[in-house]
Amino acid sequence: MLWAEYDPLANRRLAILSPEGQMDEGWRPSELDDEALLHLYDRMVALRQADLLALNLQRAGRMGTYAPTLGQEAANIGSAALLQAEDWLVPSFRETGAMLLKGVSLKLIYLYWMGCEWGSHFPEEVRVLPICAPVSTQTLHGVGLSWAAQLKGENWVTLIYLGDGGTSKGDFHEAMNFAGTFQTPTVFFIQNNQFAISVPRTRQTASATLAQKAIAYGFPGIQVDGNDLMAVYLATREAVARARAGQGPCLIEAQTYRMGPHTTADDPTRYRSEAELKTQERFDPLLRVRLYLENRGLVNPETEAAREAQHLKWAQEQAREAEAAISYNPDEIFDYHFAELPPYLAEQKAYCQRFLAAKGESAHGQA
Ligand SMILES: Cc1ncc(C[n+]2csc(CCOP(=O)(O)OP(=O)(O)O)c2C)c(N)n1
Repeated sequence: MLWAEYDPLANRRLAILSPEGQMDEGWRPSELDDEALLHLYDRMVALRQADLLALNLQRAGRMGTYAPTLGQEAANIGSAALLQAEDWLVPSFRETGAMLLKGVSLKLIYLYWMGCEWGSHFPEEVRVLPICAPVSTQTLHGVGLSWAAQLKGENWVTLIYLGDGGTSKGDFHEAMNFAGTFQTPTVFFIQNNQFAISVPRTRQTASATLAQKAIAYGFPGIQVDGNDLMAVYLATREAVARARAGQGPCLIEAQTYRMGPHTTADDPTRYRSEAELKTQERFDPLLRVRLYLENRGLVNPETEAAREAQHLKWAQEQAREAEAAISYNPDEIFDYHFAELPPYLAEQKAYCQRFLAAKGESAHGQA
C-alpha cells in the first residue's frame, strides 16, 4: 500500500524521521521496539567507525583504496535489516554496512580493499555476492539469483544494490526488464548519493526520479528519504514482503548524499563546494536517530562516547586480522580465469615465476 500512496510520478517521497529526530509514532513498526531500534543504530555507529578507520588506514599506506559509506548509513542498515538468512544480498561497492549486517566480517571487507582477492571469499552461508566494481553488472547476477529461487521453488528474496550512476548502464535496464517480465522476487535498491564520481545525478537521466523507472518495466517504484532509517526500513519491509509473497519485483530509490570522497583516490573539492557539504551535514542519517533516541532517554553523550570507542577498537582488531591474513600469490592472477590456461598466459605465468625466483621471492608472495 505504500507503493500506491507514494507514487513517484505524483512527486511523493516517503520521509518519516525528521533531521531533528522527530517522528509521528504511528509510523513506528511494532517489531522495531526500543531494543531493536537501538541495535540498528548501533550497527550504523559501527559502520561509521569502520569507515573512518578505513580512511585512516588508506592514508597511512595500509589499505589500497576504499569507497566510504559516510552519510549512507541509514540506506545500508535500514535496508539489509529486512533480510533473512536464506535471502541473498548483492552489493555494489558502497555497502559495507549492509554486508556486515548480513554476516560478512569486517576483516574480509578490509582484506578486499587491501588488495587481496581472498577478501571476496565470503562464507557460503552468509549469502552475499562479492563486492562488484564493474558498475551495475551485479544487477544481472542478482536477478539471476532471484530467478533461480523461482525455478527451484525456493523462498529466498534477492536485494540488489546499485548507485544512481549505475542506472545509466544497459545491465540495469536488462535486469529490470527481466525481473518485470518474469516477476522475479527481486528488490532493486538504488543508493542515490547524488554523484557518480564527479558526475551529478542530473547528468544521468532526464527522468524526474529514478524510482519511476520501475513503471516502464511493469512494477512499482518508490522514492524515500535515504537518510531516514525509518523510511528506508518501511519501504524495504514492504518490498521484501511483496517479493516473498510472489508478487514480483520492486524498486526503491533512497535519496541520500555521499559525504565522503567517491573513493580515497578522489578529491571531491574539485566538483562540489564546502558550503554544499556543510548544508548536507544537517541531514546526517546517524545524527537524527541519535537525537530521537536521546529524546527517549535511551542514549546520552557518555553512552555514545563509549559506543564509538568500542566500535573503533573492534575495527582496529579486524584491520590487524586482515593484515595478518594477506597473501598475494601472483600465480592466482593466472589460475582462476580459464579452465585451461591459453599458451600465451602460460608463458606469462612461467615468466613471472622466473622473474620472482631471480629476485629471491617465491611465487607465494613472501620472500
Ligand atoms: C563498467 C564500469 N565503468 C566505469 C567504472 C568506473 N567507475 C567506478 S565507480 C563509478 C561511478 C559509480 O557511480 P554510482 O553508480 O552512482 O555509485 P556510487 O559510486 O556513487 O556509489 C564509475 C564510473 C566502473 N567501475 N565500471
